Amino acid sequence: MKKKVLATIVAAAMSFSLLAGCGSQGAAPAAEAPAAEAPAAEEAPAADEAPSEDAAPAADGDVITVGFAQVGHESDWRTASTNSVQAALSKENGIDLQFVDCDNDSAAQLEAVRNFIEQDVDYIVIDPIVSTGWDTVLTEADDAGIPVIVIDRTIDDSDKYVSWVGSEFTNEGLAAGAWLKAYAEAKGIKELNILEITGTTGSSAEIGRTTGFHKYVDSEGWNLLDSQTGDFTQDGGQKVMESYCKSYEGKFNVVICQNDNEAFGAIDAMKAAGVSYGVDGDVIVISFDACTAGLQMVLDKEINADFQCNPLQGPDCLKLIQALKAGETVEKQTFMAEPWYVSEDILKDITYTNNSGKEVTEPLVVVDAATVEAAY
Ligand code: GYE
Repeated sequence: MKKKVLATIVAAAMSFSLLAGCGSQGAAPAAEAPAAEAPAAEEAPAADEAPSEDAAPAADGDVITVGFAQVGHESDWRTASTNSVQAALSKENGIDLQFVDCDNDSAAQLEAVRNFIEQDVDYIVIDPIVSTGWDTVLTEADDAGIPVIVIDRTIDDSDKYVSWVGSEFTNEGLAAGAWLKAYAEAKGIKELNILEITGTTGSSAEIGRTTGFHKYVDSEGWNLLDSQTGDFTQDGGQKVMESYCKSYEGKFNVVICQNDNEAFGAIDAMKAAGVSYGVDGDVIVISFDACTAGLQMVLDKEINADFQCNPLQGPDCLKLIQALKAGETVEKQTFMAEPWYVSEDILKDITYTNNSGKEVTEPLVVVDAATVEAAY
């Protein structure tokens, strides 16, 4: 098919020209990312909806077939991501979307992608559960002439995809570290004894957030008491925290959860164990994602700081597919714009060296009712 060959040539050319500049310096301007507050365009169809037969054809008469292998349904963030992609890659936009919820199973995700290749869809969208193990299947997609778009988490062992759009996870972890350092200084807290609940092991979101935050743990000499995975789920966060509350009773004053759902579970466990937390308590709570329920807990002073990760990648995904179909060259990487949210108005901003080695000063946004209202 001509369009596929063209997209493949563009992708192959870009693999050479852009790979060297794969760091965040090569990013498209943040302004091109959808606004953090933009809600999903409309109510998305059910996640398991069967592929439709009646998508409106594009201007040139073609219906574009797209297969989307989504991570699963483990968190509020994931629901927002699914809704965003389904709303953008819609029948109204001339797309026949096949959606597969891979339920956090890497083997199932590889199989879903292979099925898309077998069906000869026009484009494949992948949110990779883990960052490695992709080389063979992406080579198969490439050989079949099907362009692959990666969203959210990254693929780190293959460059055979046309474009990626998502977040700089290491910067999120670095920002959390920079905030904790500045916050402890402002509050006169001398010793930090930290418990960490990580996300799905081997996912780029987990790797980046851990790497970034641990730079501060190491350079500041903080006491990291323990680090265990909660698999990005509320249940996982609760179970890990229940065991932490027993093992480290009275010994910790920070818990860092790598997503909001883990933080909800950890908070439930602390409540049950009689541990006080949040702005007025003994334990500082740090989270990532900044979903509606997470920001509500920042407003309620239960979570001290929440580092946003923007899940609204649907509109970017649609733009990429339309550009590829038109034979245009696309950016190899697009980073989403992401604010950092806090509960108290005591620090205006944080300064840190980001993952590109650049010193940046970024504002801290104090959450109010309008912030919660505008979230996803
Ligand atoms: O933080 C978490 C979700 O990949 C960035 O996955 C995403 C993460 C997000 O389950 O809530």
